[in-house]
Amino acid sequence: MSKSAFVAIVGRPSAGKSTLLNALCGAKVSIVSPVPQTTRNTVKGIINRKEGQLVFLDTPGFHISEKKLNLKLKTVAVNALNDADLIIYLIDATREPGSEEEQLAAAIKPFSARIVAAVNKIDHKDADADRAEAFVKEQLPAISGTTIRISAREQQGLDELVETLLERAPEGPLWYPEEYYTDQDPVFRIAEIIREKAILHTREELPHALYIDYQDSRKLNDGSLEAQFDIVVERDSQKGIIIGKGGSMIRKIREEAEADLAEIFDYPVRLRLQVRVDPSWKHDDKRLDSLIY
Ligand SMILES: Nc1nc2c(ncn2[C@@H]2O[C@H](COP(=O)(O)OP(=O)(O)OP(=O)(O)O)[C@@H](O)[C@H]2O)c(=O)[nH]1
Ligand SMILES: [Mg+2]
Repeated sequence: MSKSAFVAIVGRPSAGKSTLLNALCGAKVSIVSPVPQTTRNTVKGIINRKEGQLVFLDTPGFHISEKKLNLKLKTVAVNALNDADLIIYLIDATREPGSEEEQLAAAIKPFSARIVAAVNKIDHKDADADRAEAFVKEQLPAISGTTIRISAREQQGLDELVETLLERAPEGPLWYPEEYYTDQDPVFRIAEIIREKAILHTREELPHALYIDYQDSRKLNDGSLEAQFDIVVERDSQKGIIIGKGGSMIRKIREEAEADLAEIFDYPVRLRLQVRVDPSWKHDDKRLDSLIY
């Protein structure tokens, strides 16, 4: 019998959860940006070792807000906690734990028996791993084992983290074939990569104002996939920013996304991007249900 576990990765926005998932899987599974609340769905990444299989669940950052979108993101994270055999509680060593970190710790406290605590960004000059570790001891005294110090970006401490998880994983069947490293469908992955590029090149409220809407796709004779997506924003002024002078911004987003997609898929993906305005998508329950689940 082999071991297998679903492992939720939880933490505040920008703690480095998606960077950790990618480092563990050795591939870009989940998009990453310096903007908090980049991840909007539970994104799965799978690794296999001789001891068994770990299925990681990347989750939206835990953020306190009464806005509809934020409440939905929180529900996604809480559902992942409930689904998980083990939980990585990821703390950003560069930030002082404030009330949001305390509220997150309180929310995961009932799951203490399943938690492995990890302090991230120890490579950073502002990192204070002792402070983060003391916070864990104080707020979550019931979790067992030591807090593991890692750098997701520099890939430090990851072997120790995986070993600890495998030690604590229950016996069980392999949920995915060994060649899988994610379960995401291609349309979702392409939309996410486009969203990452759009986030990386915009600022302030724009990263949170947009979503990517799939329109159509077809296989071309040369074996490539032509896929059409709308970049949807909330206001006309934002539309202008995404298009850029003479279309320069949307071209950059397309070219960078296509370059990333070339690493992921074994056929070329040609993108057709357009910008659309939808002022009320964040208040549209149906739309939110289709985007965040
Ligand atoms: N120095 C340093 N930076 C890191 C590390 N891990 C992540 N980062 C950076 O932190 C920022 C946020 O990383 P993400 O992986 O998107 O964080 P996240 O927790 O998934 O964020 P949300 O999805 O918004 O909740 C990015 O700029 C990363 O490059 C690390 O180990 N060291
Ligand atoms: Mg993320």
